[in-house]
Amino acid sequence: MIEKLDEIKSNAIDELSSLQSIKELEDWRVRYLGKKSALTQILRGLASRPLEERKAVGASANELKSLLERSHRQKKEALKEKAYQEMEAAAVGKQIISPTGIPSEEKFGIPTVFLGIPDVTLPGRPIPLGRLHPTTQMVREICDIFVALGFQVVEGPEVEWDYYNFEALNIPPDHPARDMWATLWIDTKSGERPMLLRTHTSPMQIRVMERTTPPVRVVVPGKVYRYEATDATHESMFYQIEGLAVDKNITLADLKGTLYEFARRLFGAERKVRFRCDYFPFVEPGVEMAIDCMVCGGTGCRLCSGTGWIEILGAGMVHPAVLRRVNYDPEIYTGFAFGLGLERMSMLRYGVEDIRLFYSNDLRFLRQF
Ligand code: FA5
Repeated sequence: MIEKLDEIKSNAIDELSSLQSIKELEDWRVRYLGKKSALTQILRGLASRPLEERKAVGASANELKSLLERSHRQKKEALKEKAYQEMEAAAVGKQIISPTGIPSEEKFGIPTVFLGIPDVTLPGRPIPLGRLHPTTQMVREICDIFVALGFQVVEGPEVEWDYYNFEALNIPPDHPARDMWATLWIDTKSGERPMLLRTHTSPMQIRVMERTTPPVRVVVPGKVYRYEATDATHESMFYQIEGLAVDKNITLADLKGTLYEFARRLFGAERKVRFRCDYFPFVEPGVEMAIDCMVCGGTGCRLCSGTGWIEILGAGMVHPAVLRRVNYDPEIYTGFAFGLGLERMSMLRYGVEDIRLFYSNDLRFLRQF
């Protein structure tokens, strides 16, 4: 019996090495491991054998079975790999043989060359699906709201001249208000105009007005940069959305109405809104807008620092000096502007407690949006 097992082993291994396709391999498997194979017959017959023989032959037969099964698996992998390589090398227009040894054309009547895949019966290789970053989703959602209110979306440069970021916005050199925006400066040669990474999207107010005659209604989404230590609510790179409307007879009531409608559309109809005085050199009067805290409903909690309100943006009526700078007559035209921090909106909307999560590239976090 042991000799018989040796003979099966040597035949099987010899034959295996010469197999060229998965079809041939399948025939081999049936021949050596199938129900009617000699090996299976030996294993089945063991029960009627004396104990000693059963032990000796049983051990060898099982060992051989494991060896053949292992060799079968390895050969199958090798043949599949070979088939893929051949497929890749095959020029368009040539017959491609599938790993099962049967051209797809024979199986399904579909020209294999057209399919360009080795075997249409194989499960597809999963294609990882991406998704939009939560910031991109929020930019689009907010822009959609303002577009519905009659605003156009424009974008501007992230590397900006001092002139647009500060000077034209009524913040001359050495003005203390420059300290409100910790600035990342770009190295320039002496005598060249000072250049920086924009600290807010407000420079686009000037750029838009320089190129347009009123009426103006734009929103400007984009990245801004500040030389700041990061913490749960501060990033050194974050997104803002600037808004600007200039026309005849625009008043603070238009500013309040527009922003109130925006907050209701983004955060829900039940949101309360609060406006308070604030200071920005390029608006007069200046305001900050807050909404009632959606976590505690205004009673006070950790998110709103116990105040019941969360500040979401700065805004105001465009300063007459800014209008004059772009040759708009402040006696004829008035306007409002606002600038909001986009990640803060996402944090409020989704209850995210740390702004740094947005840009730490952790897919477990990003996949939730
Ligand atoms: C400004 O940047 C003004 N340009 C806004 C403005 C525009 C006022 C037009 C008047 C008219 P401020 O520095 O407060 O203002 O920033 C605006 C918003 O950006 C803040 O309300 C906050 O939501 C967000 N923000 C500010 N600093 C950071 C930071 N480090 N990380 C994340 N978000 C920030």
